[in-house]
Parts: sequence; C-alpha cells; structure tokens
Amino acid sequence: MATIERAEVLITSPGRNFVTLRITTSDGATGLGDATLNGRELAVASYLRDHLAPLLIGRDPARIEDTWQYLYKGAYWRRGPVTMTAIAAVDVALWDIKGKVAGLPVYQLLGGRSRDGVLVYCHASGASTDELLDDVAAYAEKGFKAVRAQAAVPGLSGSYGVRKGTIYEPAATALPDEQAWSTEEYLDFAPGYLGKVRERFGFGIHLLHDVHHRLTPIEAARFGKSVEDLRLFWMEDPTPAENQEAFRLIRQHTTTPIATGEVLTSIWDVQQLITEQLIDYVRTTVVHAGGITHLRRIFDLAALYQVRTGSHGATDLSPVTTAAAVAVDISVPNFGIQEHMGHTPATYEVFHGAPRLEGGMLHPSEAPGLGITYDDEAAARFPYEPRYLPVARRLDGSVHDW
Ligand code: KDG
Ligand code: MG
Repeated sequence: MATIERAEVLITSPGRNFVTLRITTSDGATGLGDATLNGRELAVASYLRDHLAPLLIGRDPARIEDTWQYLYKGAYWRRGPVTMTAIAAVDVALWDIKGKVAGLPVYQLLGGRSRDGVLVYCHASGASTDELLDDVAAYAEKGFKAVRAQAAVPGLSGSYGVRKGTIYEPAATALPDEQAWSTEEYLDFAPGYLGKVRERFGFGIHLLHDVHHRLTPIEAARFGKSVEDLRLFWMEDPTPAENQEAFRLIRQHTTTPIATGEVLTSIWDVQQLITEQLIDYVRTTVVHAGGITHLRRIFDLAALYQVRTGSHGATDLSPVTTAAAVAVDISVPNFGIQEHMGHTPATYEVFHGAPRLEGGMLHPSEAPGLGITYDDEAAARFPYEPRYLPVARRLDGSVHDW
C-alpha cells in the first residue's frame, strides 16, 4: 500500500497570493490542493503546515472520506474558513492523486459527465454606465453567454466589483483600503444601469449582479422588486450571508432569484437556506467548503430542494480550484452556473493545464487527476506579499459590510 510521504505548503504571489498544498506518496504520485483564503493566507498555511501535515504522513492516500472525517471530527473545533480551507486542500489533493492512480480525470470518478460543458459567467464592469455597456459588448463578442454587471456609483469609491486593470483584484494593498459606501445612492443608481444592459443586449444573455452583502433584508427586497422586469439570472449576496433567516423576508417580496454562499464553509451554514428553499443558487466552493467531498454533500442536499449550484470562482481561487470546481460542475445533476474570472498570465506561469474555455463554457482536462501542474521555478519568482481586502465605511464613517 502506498502511503503519504510528504505534505508541502507552497506559497507564491504571481500578481496575487496563492497557497497550495502538494501531497506526495511513497509511489511518487503527487496531488495538488488549493488552500487560498484571500487576505488571511498565512493562517491556513500554518494550519496545514503545523497541524495537518504531521497527521497525514504515513496515511493511506486512497482513504479520502476517512481522512476528511478524521481531520474534521478530530479537530474538535468545527467549521470556519481556516479549518475548512485547510481540509479542502487535503481533500482535493487526495482526489487529484486518486485520479492519477486510476488513470482517469477526477470528473470520471465523480460519476462522469451530466452535461457537455460548464456554463460560466464572466465579470463586466465600468467606471460609468457607458463603460460597463462596452465591457458587456466585449464579453458577448468573446462568446460568453452569461455576464455579471457592476458599475461605479458616481462619487462612491466603494462601489463593489469595478475593475481597474484587466482583471478585478480587490486585495490590492498592503493594508486595507478604506472605501466609502452609501446604500441610498446604490439603490437609486444600480437598477438604472442594469436596465440599460437589458435595453442594449436584450434577454438573449444571462445577466447577473452581485450586491456583495451590503443591504438589509427589506432593502434587498426593494432592490429585488425593482429589477424584477429585468429577469436577472440572480442577485447575489443581497444581505450578509450568515443570517440565514433574513433571506425569508427577501423571498416573500420578490421573484428575483437569490444566490448566496461564497463566504459559507459547511453544510450546516446553508442547511436552512436550502431546506426552507430560501435561495435558488448555492455558491459554496471547493476551496472554502471542505473540498470535493464536502461540496458534493452540500450540492446533493441542494438537489433535493431544487436549489442549483453557482460556485464562487473569483481570481483569489487558484487554477487548482477552477479544475476541481469544473470536475464537480460537470458531474452533478443540479448544476446552475460557474463563476469564471480567469487569472493573470503570471498565474498561468505557475499553474499549468487549466480547463479549456470555449463558447462561454469550461471543459475539463482529460488528463488523469485534475490536470494541473505546479511550476516551482516560476513560483519562486513571485514571493509572498501581504495583501488585504478593502474595508467599507458608510458616509458617516462607520464600518459597513464590504
Ligand atoms: O476575496 C473576495 C472575493 O472573492 C469576492 O469579493 C469576490 O464576491 C466575489 C465574487 O462574487 O466573485
Ligand atoms: Mg460575490
């Protein structure tokens, strides 16, 4: 029987920080798992290096479920982003190894294809409505069938989701950037630019919008009602996601579909949202919700309640997560959509072999495992840099949800 011989924590910053776990077995097989928790990267690196790596050495790499239970129940302390990201990294690395040992891509181990490709949505944004419309046009020309639209509210530095360079990167500063937010101005402005996207592009393209946790339930209800005629694919994170009960009030007022879950890390965090049908799309991801093993458990629960999947896929999730997410997306029956922002060229110098993007869909690699390799030499050229996500403040100076 092969055993786990090494568990290395690799940190690199090709434009942004990524933490990766590489597990090597006594047979020489290697597996990769993403362990990136944006803005809190070193906490997960330490959890893996100091607490999990010693437990992995000598274990059977084939026992994925048992290892998951051992690390989760064995910690005694449950859930939370640091623990669940660390466990996810181990889990995904073990699936990668299992695929390589079997000579099969991971999606085949998960039951094979339920669909031909994975529908993705991209990110269009603009400092003004006109810029946003041009950006949507550029993505539509590239063949995207679904687009998230975000424009800057005039005069508000804290408008969420507006890109400065070629790729949106909010963790851009060595200490948190403090940005101004006004709910009133956002609520007055956002429905107007979303309406202009529909006016120009019609209903032939899926239109999504991320509120990014910034409204109260009744404000979110008003927002959802005000855009009902625009038939959004979803409004994302209308309120802070940890209060599951809040979604009932939004639901009672609007038929605009609701997506949430990118900051949630376990089945317990989405249990009420799913079983009481308070949302339409669950956005938990491989990397922050305990890996492929646990995410499938969440998605199976969701399937019972006609809740579909819509996993987070921002640039702060590494290409290892993209590959793992696509393996899950292509196989589960209740897939909805996958977020896809892509990565910088520097990131692809470190991570080779990403899923193929064609016709607005991602297609998994047919290579055994996840099909991603890590280039140590390239990674060494990009040392870790401390980076934080921004903090939002209301116009009176008080802290708001970013
Ligand atoms: O690290 C935080 C980002 O991943 C998050 O702000 C991106 O909300 C996000 C999204 O929907 O991609
Ligand atoms: Mg989001």
